[in-house]
Amino acid sequence: MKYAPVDLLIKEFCHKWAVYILLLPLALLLTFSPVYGQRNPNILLIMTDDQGWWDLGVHGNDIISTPVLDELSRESINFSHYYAAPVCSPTRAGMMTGRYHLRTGLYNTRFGGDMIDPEEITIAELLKTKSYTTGLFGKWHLGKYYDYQPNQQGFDEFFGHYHGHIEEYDYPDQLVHNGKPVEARKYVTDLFTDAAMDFIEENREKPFFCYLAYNAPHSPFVVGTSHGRQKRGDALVKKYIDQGLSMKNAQIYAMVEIIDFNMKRLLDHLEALDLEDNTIVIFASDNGGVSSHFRAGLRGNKGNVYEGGVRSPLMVRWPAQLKKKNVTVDAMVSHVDLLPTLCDIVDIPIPTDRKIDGKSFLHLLKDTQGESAHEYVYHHWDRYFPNPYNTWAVFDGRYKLLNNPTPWPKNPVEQDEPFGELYDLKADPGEQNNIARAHPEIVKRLRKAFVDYYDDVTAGREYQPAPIPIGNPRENPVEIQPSWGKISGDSIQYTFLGYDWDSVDSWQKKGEHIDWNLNVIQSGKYQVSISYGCSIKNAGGTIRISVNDEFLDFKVPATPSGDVFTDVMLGEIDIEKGGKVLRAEVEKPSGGEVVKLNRVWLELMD
Ligand SMILES: [Ca+2]
Repeated sequence: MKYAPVDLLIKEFCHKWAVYILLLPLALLLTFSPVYGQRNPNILLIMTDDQGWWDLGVHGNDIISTPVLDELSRESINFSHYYAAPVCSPTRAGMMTGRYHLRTGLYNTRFGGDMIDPEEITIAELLKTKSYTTGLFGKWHLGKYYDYQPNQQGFDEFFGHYHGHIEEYDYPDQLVHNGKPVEARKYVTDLFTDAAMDFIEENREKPFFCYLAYNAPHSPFVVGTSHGRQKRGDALVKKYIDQGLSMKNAQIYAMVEIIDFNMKRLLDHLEALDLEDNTIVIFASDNGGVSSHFRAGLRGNKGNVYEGGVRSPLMVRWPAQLKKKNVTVDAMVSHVDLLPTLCDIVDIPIPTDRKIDGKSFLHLLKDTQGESAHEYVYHHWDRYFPNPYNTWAVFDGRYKLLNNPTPWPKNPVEQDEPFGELYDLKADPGEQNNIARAHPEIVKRLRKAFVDYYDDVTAGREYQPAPIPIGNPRENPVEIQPSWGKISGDSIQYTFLGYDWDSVDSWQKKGEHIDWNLNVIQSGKYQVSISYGCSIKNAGGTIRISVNDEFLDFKVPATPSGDVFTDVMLGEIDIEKGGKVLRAEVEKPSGGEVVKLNRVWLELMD
C-alpha cells in the first residue's frame, strides 16, 4: 500500500478546491434562483477528428454516405462559418477552456506542448458546479500525465487516449479507463460509441455532459480491413474505390461512414431512453479536412489557415428549446465559444479571474440570424514554438488576412507596403484573388488586430514542455516518451511513428544525449526500465541513464531486429525531490546506431 505524501495532498487540495471554493457562492446563488426545479438539459458533444467541412453529404458531397449526419443537420441549427483551429489540440484547448490555446500553455500537438495548465478551468469543471455528471469518450490530447488528465480536469469518467491519435483502430492497445490501461477488443469508433451509450443510460436520471471525441477519420487511415475478419471495412473501402477514389480518400470516406453508422446507434439510444427532447446534441469536427476528392469549393487543408483548414461543420439540436430547424446561420462563430454558450444555457457565470475569448452564441441559436458576437476570429499555428511570422489569419466576417510561412518584415505593423494575402470571402469564398495591394487600409487594420491579439494571448508566457511529474502514487510508474525530451548531438534524431512508437535514434558518438525535465514529487528509489530496439550489427554499445549524479549503464544487446522494441529493467537509482533532469546518453559507441530508445519508465519503489 502506498500513500500520498501529506504535502502533495495539501497542494492538490488547495489547487483543485480553490476553483470550487471560488465557485461555491455561485452554486448557492443558483440553487435559489427562479430556475430551480427545472431540469437542466443534457449535453452530448460529438467531435470528429480531421473530418473536413466537405466530408458530409449535406455539404454537397454526393459520394460520401452520411445519411444520419445529414438528417441530424436537417433537425439542427447549422453554422456556415464555424471555425476550429487548424490542428487538433489547439481546438480542444479552446473548446474546453473558452480561451485561445496560447493562453492555456498549449502550443503544439506533441513535443510536450500538447497540454493545458492544470489551473485552467474546463467546461466540464464548470458544469460540475451545476451537478452535471461528466464523461469523455475518445481523444483528449490536452495532457498525458497526472494533473493534466481528463479525470483531474473535470471528467468523472474517461475512456480513451491522451495522445493525438492511436495506431490501432481495431483491437486498440493504447486506451485507458480512468487512468488505467485497458485491453480493448473492437473497432475503436464502435467502442467509444458503446461507452458513451452506457454512460448516457447510466446517468439518464440526472443532467449529464457526454463528450464523444472520435479519433476517426484521423490517420492512420485504418478501416478494419484485411485478414478476413474485417469484412465491413473491406466492403466500405471497395465501394469508394469503385467510384474512382484513391485508397486514402476511400479509407477516409469509409471511416466517416462508420462514424455515421455509430451516430445512428447513439441518436436512436437517446430517443429510446426518452432523452431526445431535452438533450443538446452538438456535432463538430476539430479542424479542416485531409481528404481531397471533393473540396466544396474551399481552398486549403488541415494545418493551414485557408477556409479548408479551419472551417468545420457545426450542428446544434435541442428540440425542447430550439424550435426552428434545418436552418443555417452565417454569422461567424468560433470553437472558443462553446464554453460561454453552454454556460449561458445552463446559467453558469463564466470565470472572471482570467480572460475568456469565447462569446455566447445562444442569441444565434434562438433567432437563427443576427450578428456575430466577435469583431474578429483568429487563427495561429506553428509546429514548434509560437511565432507571429508563421501561419496565421484574422477574419472580420468579410475580409480575411492570412500569412503563410514565408518571410515577413520584422515589424509588420510599421511596414508600409501591403503584404500577406487578403481575401474578400463574400465575393471570393474560394480564396483565389489576393486583394492585399488594392486595400492597404484593410490589410493594416487586420494586421494590427492580429498583432494585438498575439501580444495579448502570449503575454507573460514561456512555452516549453511542462516538467514530467514522477513519484505521484496515483501514477506510478510514469512512462516517458521521446518527444517530450530535448536532443543534443551531431547525429541523434527523433523518429515519429505515432506517439507510442516514437524513438530517439541514429546516435553514435559518446555524449550524444536526450534530456527530460522532471518534477520529482518525492525522494526515493526509482526503478528504471526502458523499451528499445537494436540491430545485430549495432549491438554492444553502452547507454547511460542518469538523474544528476546517479546513473545506470546498459550494454545494449540486439533485439530481433532494430525496429522491434523490447522492454528491459535496468535497476534502481536514488532521485531527490525537486526539479531534476533525466538524461539518456551514449556512453560507449558501437560503431553504428547505438540504440533506438522508445521510452523510459521511472517507478517509485516502496
Ligand atoms: Ca484533428
